[in-house]
Amino acid sequence: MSQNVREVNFDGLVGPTHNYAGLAHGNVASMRHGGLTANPREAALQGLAKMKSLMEAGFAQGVLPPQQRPDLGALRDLGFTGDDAGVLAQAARQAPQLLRAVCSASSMWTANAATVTPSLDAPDGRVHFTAANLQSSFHRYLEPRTTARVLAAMFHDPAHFAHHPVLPATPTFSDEGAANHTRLCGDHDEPGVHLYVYGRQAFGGEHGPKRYPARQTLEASQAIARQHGLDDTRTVFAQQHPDAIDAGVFHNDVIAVGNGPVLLYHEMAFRDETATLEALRARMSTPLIPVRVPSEAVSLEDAVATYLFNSQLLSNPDGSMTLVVPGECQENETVWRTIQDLLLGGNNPIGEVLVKDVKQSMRNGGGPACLRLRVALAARERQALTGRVLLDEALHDDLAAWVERHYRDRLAPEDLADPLLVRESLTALDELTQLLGIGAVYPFQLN
Ligand code: SUG
Repeated sequence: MSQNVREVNFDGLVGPTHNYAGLAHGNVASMRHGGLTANPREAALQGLAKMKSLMEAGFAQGVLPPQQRPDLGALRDLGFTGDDAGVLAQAARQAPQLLRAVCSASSMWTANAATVTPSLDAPDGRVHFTAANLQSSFHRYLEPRTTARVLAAMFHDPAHFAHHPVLPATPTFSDEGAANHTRLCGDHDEPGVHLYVYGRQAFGGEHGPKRYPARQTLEASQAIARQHGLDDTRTVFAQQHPDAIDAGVFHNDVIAVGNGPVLLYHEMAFRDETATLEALRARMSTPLIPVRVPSEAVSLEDAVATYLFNSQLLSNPDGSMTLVVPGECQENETVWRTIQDLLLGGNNPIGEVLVKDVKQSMRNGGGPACLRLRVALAARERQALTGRVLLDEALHDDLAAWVERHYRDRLAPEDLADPLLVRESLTALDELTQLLGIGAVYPFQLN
């Protein structure tokens, strides 16, 4: 019997401290734009506009709240003392890079929040979550505690949802969540096969990247599959091509995206392309539809600059698919032509392209797919969600008005030490948890 499974895209609401701090080594956009003045209000509204248009196009859309920033607790743990203004001033003077890190709104990229296994695939028939440890950078390492709390609040009912411990936050188990995980299946109502893409192997691995760090380990991906009860018949582990990481592909979702039976990928996505496809085919109960983009059509450099593969690939009721690309794809002639000729014109279900402006996020290396966590949910599981987290027009309007009320339209690196920003931020977040009806999730609400 059909369980009416739908993929819900939970987009991260951009937080009020969105800024450009140049924090992410190996992420070309972040490295390039560090020091620019950001516009948090525009960033949040761009995110909401994307969510709204996908909701209006008939796709199920959810929201995930941002984190408490600046994270003054993290600064205190590092030895800064005094009242809030004193801690901020001291950090700004002595360690400006740390101040920038504790202000980052990086939780907007919810593709890194967690790895999720739908109930259809899990032996106990529940939806499984592991919040990602994000240990490869300090600013993102600060996320998982609150992320786990938010996920546990929203997906609360233990009859439907299971939450696992964050993996040990050490290089061996370096985990960046769903950005390195793709579920392939026939229809969303059918069991799937899970493709985990890792950048390096902690134990005994060679052939890692030379220039930039590999953020996901095989050991982390294997541990998540184990936690979620997925055995060899449902899992494929593939190494990301080290040359791609060295070209700025810091997550697999910068070079590949899958949906249903379709795997859209660049020829440089996997270290062993043939073996990866064969392993998927051997496990899938429906024919895999690979859509391969060769380097001749789109260079690695253009893939990284435009985020063509950081698109959302979404299923329509008639079996066709919609590709949601960032505006940068339209501005690049070669990439735009490839979209028309190879993707829309090719023998595959991709029938439509939607272009979305998420420039504020893109300047930090976050495209449409980074901004969302996919959670396939049966009707009973959607009903079991806590609060008001599925987008409808009223929630969209409330959130847009909330952003207009609380967000600045300008945030430069020197503004991060402003104690007023702390107050503004906490007031906004307190109101947000009430608006979403998810209860207390932030440290300042729990103390
Ligand atoms: O982890 N950028 C994020 C972008 C994450 C994109 N997510 C996916 N590909 N799924 C990162 O590199 C930059 C923040 C700054 O520099 O201010 C940053 O953290």
